[in-house]
Amino acid sequence: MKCLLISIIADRFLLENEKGERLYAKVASKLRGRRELVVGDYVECEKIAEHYLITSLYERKNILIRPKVANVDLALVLMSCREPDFSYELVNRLIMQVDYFGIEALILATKADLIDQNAKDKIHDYYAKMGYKVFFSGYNEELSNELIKYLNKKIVVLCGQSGVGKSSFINRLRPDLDLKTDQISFVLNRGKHTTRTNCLYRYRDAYIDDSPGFSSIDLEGIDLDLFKKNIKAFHAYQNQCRFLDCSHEAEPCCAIREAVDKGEIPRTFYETYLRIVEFIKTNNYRGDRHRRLK
Ligand SMILES: Nc1nc2c(ncn2[C@@H]2O[C@H](COP(=O)(O)OP(=O)(O)OP(=O)(O)O)[C@@H](O)[C@H]2O)c(=O)[nH]1
Ligand SMILES: [Mg+2]
Ligand SMILES: [Zn+2]
Repeated sequence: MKCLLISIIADRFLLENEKGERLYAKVASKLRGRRELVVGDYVECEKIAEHYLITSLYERKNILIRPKVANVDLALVLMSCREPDFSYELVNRLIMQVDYFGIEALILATKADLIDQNAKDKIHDYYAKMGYKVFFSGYNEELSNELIKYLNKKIVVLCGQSGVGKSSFINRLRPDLDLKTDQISFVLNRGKHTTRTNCLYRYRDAYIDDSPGFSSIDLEGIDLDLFKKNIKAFHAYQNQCRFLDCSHEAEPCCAIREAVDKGEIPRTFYETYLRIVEFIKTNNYRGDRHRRLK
């Protein structure tokens, strides 16, 4: 029977079958060591005696590196408006990483109860003018119906550093789950990694992934050309640079740099782009593992 991999606990795999029933399985020895299974994988599972065994893995549509989840339909990039302070740099990196994998990214600015309307408008305008959708959540805000509609029938990942409110967001959708949440450390203005495991939670017809927060992006194996091509904010300017293979760094008549000068693309967004490109060029092709932009 076909099942979705919900969570991995040591060598046990929590699966959900198409009827919504949950079961624990182990991996058949023929599969062991061949391919790592990740949350979001669709697997074939057989009942042998009283035990369930995963016997094969279905083709993946995609796999996001952080959090490590397969078959992702939608990524919500979460950033708190305060506590910790909203970091454009981090959001920019996260959406560029999600764009790279060809996954749709939405921005969810959390703890919006802690800032005023002007500050909200600033965050909204920064991303909306580049075509990224921005939603707000906070103690005094109703969850947006439009956002809830986006989740429908999708495997959704929440990307964001510790303490931004990923688990709190899932608790708002599913209060019965009562996931553990905790205050951020005010000394460091950082979260504390309250969530320890990566797990999919059902919300109506969707699955939403909760995972430990992270603030660095993994650039291991990233293809530079694909990275440049997949930035969604740049798509409106496709084929408008003088050179077809323009990397938007220093070439003359570059439509992206012109858009930055006109204020259509925020300069800080473009600068994040340049930093990542530079990082990939200088670090990524030396074969070093675990190189991350922090
Ligand atoms: N003021 C305010 N605080 C919030 C809101 N959402 C979450 N918080 C608080 O933010 C803190 C961190 O929330 P968590 O949900 O644990 O954050 P997380 O992103 O899951 O963190 P990790 O599991 O460590 O990655 C908690 O103290 C929450 O009560 C909100 O909308 N408004
Ligand atoms: Mg959490
Ligand atoms: Zn260009």
